[in-house]
Amino acid sequence: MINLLSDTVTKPTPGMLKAMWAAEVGDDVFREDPTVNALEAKSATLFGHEAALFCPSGTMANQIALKVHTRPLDEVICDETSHIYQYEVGGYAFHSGIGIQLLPGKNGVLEAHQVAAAIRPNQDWLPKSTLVVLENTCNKGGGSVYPLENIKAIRKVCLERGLALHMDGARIFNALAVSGDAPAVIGQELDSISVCLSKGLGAPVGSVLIGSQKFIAEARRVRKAMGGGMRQAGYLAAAGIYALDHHVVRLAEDHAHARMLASTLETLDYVSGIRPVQTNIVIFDLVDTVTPAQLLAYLEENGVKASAFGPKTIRFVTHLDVDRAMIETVMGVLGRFRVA
Ligand code: TLP
Repeated sequence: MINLLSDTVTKPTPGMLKAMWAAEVGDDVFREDPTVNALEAKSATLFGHEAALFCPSGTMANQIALKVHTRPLDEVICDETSHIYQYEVGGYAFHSGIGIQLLPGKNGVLEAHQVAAAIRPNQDWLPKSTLVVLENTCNKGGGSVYPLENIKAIRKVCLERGLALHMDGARIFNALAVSGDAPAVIGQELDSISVCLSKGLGAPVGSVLIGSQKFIAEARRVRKAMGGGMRQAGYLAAAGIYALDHHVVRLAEDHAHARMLASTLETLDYVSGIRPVQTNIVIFDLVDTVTPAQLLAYLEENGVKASAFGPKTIRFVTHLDVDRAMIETVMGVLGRFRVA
């Protein structure tokens, strides 16, 4: 099977397994795991922040950030396609007791004036706007990259109006591969960022939440309350360190593969539109006469797995376990599909 379901499906490479096997571990709840400590220090330094926290998932890292940055009855501002709204089970309300204000961005990317206009005036009967969350790359926006100017302008608004700025950087290294910016250049514009090691970077499990000492100290307490305090987690952190050292530069290959898929999709009469492809995500719509279920069943019969991303929409995600030959196979399979 050629699995284009998500970049979360990758299995550890032999080199990564070797690094995991060799990890020195301890009990991380007592902060005695040297490999977790090393991953946290490395991540914080990379993004120009003081501290970091290893979390079991991107969802938990984001939810901890929401909890630490807000109080009940506050409101978070984000794009309407955001993962924190669409795919985290409404956790912002459940864990943090906050509301959410959704803005219509362009492929998931917001402009500073939209954020400024969404900030609530200070009234007893209104929720308090205390946090903005940006997603980079934006998954449902088609893997779109936040231009640095937008981030800087939004940061300026946040500073002027007293809001915190968190980035869901699940795929931040895909974004940086395109923009060419150093991690610290984006890091310095943010109060916190969550970074997934288990997506494009190919680690089996884990995300890091990065911020100030004070923020991470509180985040550590919230992680424990959520049941995310892990013990000999160094085996997993070793995979994360290996991923940061070995799997960042190769992300450009995944992006090239996504463009190859898009170039085929553009020629197919059963495809009605494709989101602009900037990174490793390809989101496309089907014409009215074809359903995602029909195309997905055909793909599966021909050894290709993908998923529906809306009633007329399909998503392909390229990653470490899909090589160029596999992409060429998928292009051929797509070209042979006939509407029944
Ligand atoms: N995204 C998954 C699904 O939940 C949609 C995927 O297959 O893309 N932020 C972003 C932008 C994400 O895309 C995801 C996962 C997360 C956070 C959550 O990460 P995990 O799955 O580790 O909780």
